Amino acid sequence: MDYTVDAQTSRRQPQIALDAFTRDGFLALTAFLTPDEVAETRTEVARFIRDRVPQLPREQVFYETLGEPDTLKQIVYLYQHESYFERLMFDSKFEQLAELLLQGPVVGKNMQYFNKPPRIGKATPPHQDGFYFMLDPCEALTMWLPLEAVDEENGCVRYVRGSHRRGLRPHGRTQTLGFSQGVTDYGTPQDRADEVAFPAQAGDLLIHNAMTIHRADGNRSETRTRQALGFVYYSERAKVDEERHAAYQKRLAEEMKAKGKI
Ligand SMILES: O=C(O)CCC(=O)C(=O)O
Repeated sequence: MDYTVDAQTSRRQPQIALDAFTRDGFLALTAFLTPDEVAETRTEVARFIRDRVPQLPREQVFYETLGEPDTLKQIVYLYQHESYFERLMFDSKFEQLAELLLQGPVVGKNMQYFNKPPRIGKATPPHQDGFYFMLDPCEALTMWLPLEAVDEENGCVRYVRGSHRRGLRPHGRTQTLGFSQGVTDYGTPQDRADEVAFPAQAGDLLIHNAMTIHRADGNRSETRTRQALGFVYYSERAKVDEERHAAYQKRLAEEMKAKGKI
């Protein structure tokens, strides 16, 4: 089955996008950005990595191997450091789409850079973002914007269709930097039957509900990177358990520092 919707169609007939997102827990829009917009974003990302990353706090930049810049895998909160990314996140077509899909005002919460370096980029464990977000009600989404072609070889995203309607699954610690929690009982016959892989082109946009289980394989390719941006928006209705969230972030950062991972 083809789950993709053309971005132009979704602009003209937003109900189509909303219905698909509500039914499946994800939406895949093709050509959300033009090739020129993709080129501009890639240039800004490269500039950010060159000029800003060396000054960022340790807990905002992750490497597969600390001390080896070529193994950069994740940067969080890009918009806090660069106005280009702030404009992409707020009062933008990304935010408008989030408002449509969450059916009301939203709050932009995070913008991340995700890479899987060739050969060593590790798998993203199956997880539900809602487990990390600690929201009540859990009304939030993540958008995933590939900056280059992604497929099964370099680790495309995979969603479990309908999992957003089946509650939070148990999560436990993983050894994956940046994705510290994974679904512990992942791989049931229903998970396998409902898992859909999403190869995508630069400028397509994948969106998932915070309750949707998703994962990605490692990067098996010899030479290809797998770069993407992730945007997180919460519905204004969602309230964060701030104390629990801050305590968890603090504990995690201390643990990663102690293990020499950041
Ligand atoms: O980049 C990836 O592999 C997955 C990103 C992800 O899981 C997320 O943004 O929630």
